[in-house]
Amino acid sequence: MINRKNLNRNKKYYEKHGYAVYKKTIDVDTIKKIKIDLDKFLKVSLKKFKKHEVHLLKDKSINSLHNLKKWKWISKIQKEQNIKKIVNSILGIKPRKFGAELFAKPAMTGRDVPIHQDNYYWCTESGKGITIWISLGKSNKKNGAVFYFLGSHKMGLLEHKISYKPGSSQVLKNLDSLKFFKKITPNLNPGDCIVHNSLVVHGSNKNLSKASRMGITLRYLPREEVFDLDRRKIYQKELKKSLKGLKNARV
Ligand SMILES: O=C(O)CCC(=O)C(=O)O
Repeated sequence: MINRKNLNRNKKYYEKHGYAVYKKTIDVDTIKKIKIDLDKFLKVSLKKFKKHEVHLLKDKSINSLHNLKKWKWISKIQKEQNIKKIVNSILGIKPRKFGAELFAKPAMTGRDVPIHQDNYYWCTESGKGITIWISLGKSNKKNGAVFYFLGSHKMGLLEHKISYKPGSSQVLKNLDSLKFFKKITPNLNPGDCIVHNSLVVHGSNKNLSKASRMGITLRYLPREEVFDLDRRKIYQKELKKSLKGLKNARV
């Protein structure tokens, strides 16, 4: 349930740890509708995505999709009162929408997401952007839930290197720097969500379980955010190199 008391409490937790869990953000019936429509949308529209926007597994099921904006449910979810309340409580008024993704991670085969900070991809100056990770099913350690290094956002932007993993081109360069941080894997039910800061270090393991683990993400930036264009050039160059490497490796 989302009310003023837990919004304030979660904001404090978020500021300290770089992420916060919001239970029962979207009701279970709406989640069911979302899942049915997502399935239909993907069947009809998958061919329309650019190659680097969608990553399939060997059996052609979707592992991740990095441009969900065209799906009509995204704007509906952005308009959900609870989502608006959460975003406003963290970022203030009129935050900027900054895209949406699907991390489908099917049962038995879903890929890991290497340890990273989102702002290495986003290249904003303040790093105050957020991701809302909405769980469409159960998400836990067994099926490859997202894990976080508590408080790691306070280190600022860290060095990354190319991971050559489809859909997640970057990985933190020095994993040793994480040994001082507690690692937490929140358990989620359908309709729960996590808000995480674009500088908090996080990742997820492979899904080797029999249950799929599916989440959609909504990204937001503070109204006044600007991009670091020099860094963006470097990132784009690395992305090109990564995509070329993946093509050659045929993964
Ligand atoms: O869903 C996952 O496993 C990873 C998600 C992620 O890295 C993100 O939302 O930034």
